[in-house]
Amino acid sequence: MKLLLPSLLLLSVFSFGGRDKFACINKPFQGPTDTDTLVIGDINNDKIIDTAFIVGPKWLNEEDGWGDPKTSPYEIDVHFSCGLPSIHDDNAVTGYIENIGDIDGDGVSEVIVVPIWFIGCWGRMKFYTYKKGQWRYFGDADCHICTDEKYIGRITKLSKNKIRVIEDAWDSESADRVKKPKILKLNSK
Ligand SMILES: [Ca+2]
Ligand SMILES: [Ca+2]
Repeated sequence: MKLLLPSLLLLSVFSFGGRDKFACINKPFQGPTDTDTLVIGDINNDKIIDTAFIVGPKWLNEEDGWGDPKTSPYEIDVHFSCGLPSIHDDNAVTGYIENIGDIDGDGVSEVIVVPIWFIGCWGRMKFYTYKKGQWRYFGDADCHICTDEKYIGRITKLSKNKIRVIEDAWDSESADRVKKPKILKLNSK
């Protein structure tokens, strides 16, 4: 279980059952929170393990759910314990982040951020590289988020500027989920 995060317990309330990465959490309800914490390894190559803090919209209470988007927008910011700038996503109630290693060898890992909404199992891996003092988005790939799978297993480094990611796609002929390779370039945007 990679998402042992208190506020994700709330998401299990909204999930539609099935094999869900949120639904199988067996810890008791911890109460509302708007910050999730994930240990993500050493992303800035200083030999110190780093933590990501995913700050989401303010939860009011079980009856009202997340608060008024006018005062607490459904947006997240991912902050880092090592002092790197944060990553913002403007359409999420929480999220997941994973360190995929330093693909281009500049000393800072590239990362995947998966914004998470209230319900549903389809998500998107959003890829970021750190350049000139800020995180720069360089592509995305569809994924199924209702599993315990680590996304790094889908990534193959092809060169310092190119990765192959296996994304999930819906095949209407077979009416099933299939895996498709996609090439992303770090300097494409
Ligand atoms: Ca570090
Ligand atoms: Ca890098």
